[in-house]
Amino acid sequence: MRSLRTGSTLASLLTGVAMLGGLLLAAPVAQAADAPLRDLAAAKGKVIGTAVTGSKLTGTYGEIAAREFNALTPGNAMKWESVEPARGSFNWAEADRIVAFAEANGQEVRGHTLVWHSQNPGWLTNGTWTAAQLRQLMTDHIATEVGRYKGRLATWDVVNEPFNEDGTYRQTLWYNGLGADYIAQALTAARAADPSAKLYINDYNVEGVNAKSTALYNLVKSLKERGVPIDGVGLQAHLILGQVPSTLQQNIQRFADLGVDVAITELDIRINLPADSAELAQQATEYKQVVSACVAVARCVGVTVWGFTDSDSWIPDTFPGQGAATPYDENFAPKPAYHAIAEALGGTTTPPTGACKATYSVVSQWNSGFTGQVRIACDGASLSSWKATWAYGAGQRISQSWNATCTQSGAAVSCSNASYNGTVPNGGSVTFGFNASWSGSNPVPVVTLG
Ligand code: 9MR
Repeated sequence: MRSLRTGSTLASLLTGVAMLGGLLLAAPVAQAADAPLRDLAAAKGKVIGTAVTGSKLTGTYGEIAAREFNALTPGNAMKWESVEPARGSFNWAEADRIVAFAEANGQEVRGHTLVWHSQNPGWLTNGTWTAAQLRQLMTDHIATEVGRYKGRLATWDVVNEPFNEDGTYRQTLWYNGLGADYIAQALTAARAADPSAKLYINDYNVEGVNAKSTALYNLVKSLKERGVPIDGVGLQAHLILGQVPSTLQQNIQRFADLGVDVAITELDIRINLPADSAELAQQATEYKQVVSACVAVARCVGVTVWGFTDSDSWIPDTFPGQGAATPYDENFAPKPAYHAIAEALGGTTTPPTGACKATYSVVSQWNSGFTGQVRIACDGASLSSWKATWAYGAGQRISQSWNATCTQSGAAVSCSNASYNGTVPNGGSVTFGFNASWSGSNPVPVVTLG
């Protein structure tokens, strides 16, 4: 144990306790040195958004969602099965919570999604409807949901995933019952319900020039020609490592040239697990390619990631053995992809090097408890106060701390300097310690300094 600057009680307690092997991790002070992504995006007139889960918008998850992003998309909360699980019985709680959080934090909301083949309530999909009844159900749903948030949402994904891979229309409840014109009817109903919201058609595998994106292009062109209200296209961008389409920017540009906005609406880049450092570096390069393609086209309004942390991503459930698809890891530490997004938005090109680092270690562990310490060391920088935060992934709970004031809320731990050790000079270090409980496993978290 090097330079353990603790009280004599702790020092004696720890004397002779061996550092547990392999439990050291350092986190550069990334966020402290870089501007948040939302500031970088705003300076370029772009949106940087994330899909969110309403129930998670507290603690570290909420702090990052608010600090880094200027737009939120409810991942599931505004889908039909979420808002009207039984006919005529509405549940707006999570959707309202996300909208209120966004308004409190000066963020846009992208409504997602009104007319889709998936995540519809059973009463709707199992019913037998005439075309007139189906049209009424669809337009009533749009009037109710869009009307509820009238004037408060920037954007709506009105129609989601209308095409097959070969560019033919997907056979859905809507297409089969109403024909292709359900799309125009939905857009028209949405415009009537909220004239100020931008109305989008959103789909996946339409990022490059291909049969599906060409079908979408032809649809948007004909809607424009008919005077149907259509403001933008959403390219979801659920990508696989190594497969960013080479025609991405060209494709964005051709939609822009039709006179509509373009948004990257659901970006993630999945990797076969476990992801190694070379793959994470390649993923960063590809995140940068995607964000840069949007930055390069004036009518590309911005990029939304489909969850900002690997702990809140749909990928591992849907594609077993794949994951690590988002810009933050499961412990809320920014990955190379985070810095790549910052770079594409005009931020610093590399994570800061001359900096202060926090190193977390478990110095002794027994059947139900352990003693941990965090050492904050500065090299090429200094601090006049500090706060170290991390998230415990396995239910660990801090019971006592020294040389810092620690609080824990759920998984989120925050430790601030004591009155006497806020200063960490260039070349110096400060250490604080704590006792905590654990069971099952005691994984080492990544510590962020702020
Ligand atoms: O992220 C959503 C996930 O939690 C749901 O289980 C899933 C069900 O299909 O939908 C996910 O979001 C989808 C989005 O609404 C539309 N594009 C594809 C997304 C990933 O499936």
